[in-house]
Amino acid sequence: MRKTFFCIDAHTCGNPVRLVAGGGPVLSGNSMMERRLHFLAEYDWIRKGLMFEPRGHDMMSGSILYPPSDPANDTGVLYIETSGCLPMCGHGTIGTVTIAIEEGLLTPKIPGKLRLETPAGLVLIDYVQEGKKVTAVKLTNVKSFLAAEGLTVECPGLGLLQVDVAYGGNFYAIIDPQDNFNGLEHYSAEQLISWSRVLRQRLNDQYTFVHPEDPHIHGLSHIQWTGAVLDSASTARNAVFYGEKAIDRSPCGTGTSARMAQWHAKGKLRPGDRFIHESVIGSKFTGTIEAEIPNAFGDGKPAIVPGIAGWAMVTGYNTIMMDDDDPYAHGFQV
Ligand code: PYC
Repeated sequence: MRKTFFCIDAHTCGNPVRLVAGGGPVLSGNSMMERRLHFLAEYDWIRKGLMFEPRGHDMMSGSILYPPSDPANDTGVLYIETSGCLPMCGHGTIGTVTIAIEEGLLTPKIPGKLRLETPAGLVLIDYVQEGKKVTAVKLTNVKSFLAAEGLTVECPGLGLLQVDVAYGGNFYAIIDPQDNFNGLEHYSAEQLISWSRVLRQRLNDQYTFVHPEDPHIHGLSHIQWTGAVLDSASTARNAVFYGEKAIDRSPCGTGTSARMAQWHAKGKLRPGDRFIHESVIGSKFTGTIEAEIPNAFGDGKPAIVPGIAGWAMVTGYNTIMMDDDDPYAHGFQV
């Protein structure tokens, strides 16, 4: 038996996005979170086959579109990544919208705007199209907040670190420069990756992270290392670790949302400010605070609604086959 997937590939500010335009499974559920759970229970082999080697690679990330549950919205989005099925992915959203509009997979109800149902909640899109090309995509993300401040964790090779944890569609441990960490520019990607794996495990063992409104969203999935900017016009720089071996080549949309929530909670960012966030390769997203929500949750925790703007480029059409006779049909990781 051979299964065929029609994919359109792109990258968002350097990080890959593989949109599965044909061959994705039919999912049951009344929300994208319910459909995500169905996919994880029965079809996770599709994610593994399309994301991992030999058809993908450590950074691979993608999406599948579904009809919206609410007819007022344009589409539902399932995110598939080497790390699993994230509740929300910012670079994935920018790439998905660019592909879907340029390739005619979606017809927006209002030109230049889309309403996306994601497992983490409703995400609003504004995009600019010039001729066939989508030249800019801005997403208005889900509520983002600082979840914990000044947690301590021992990092092999560095020592004791102070960590803030913020939510921007996923939970991020944010590691800012401090006595035992000089800033991301002082270390190799290999070092950041190996420390990240240990830190994620230790922080999840030591602390509990659960979304106050949706317990399906739990656990710290990403580590965000921060450091000095490459371009003096930028506000900040980060390197986000995800999966087992990946550093995001884009500035990371949910990571930027989390960091903006951290800065806002610490009085370093206000509505009206532009937060220009650099990635490890120097590509940029522009963040804004679209709304402040002083008592967003039952415990009175404040939140922001972040706006994240960036761009993506379509790189090609990719018809991918998985053959039952192939021992690596469902991928592998070394
Ligand atoms: O852009 O939100 C993002 C993201 C998450 C993991 C990789 N990129």
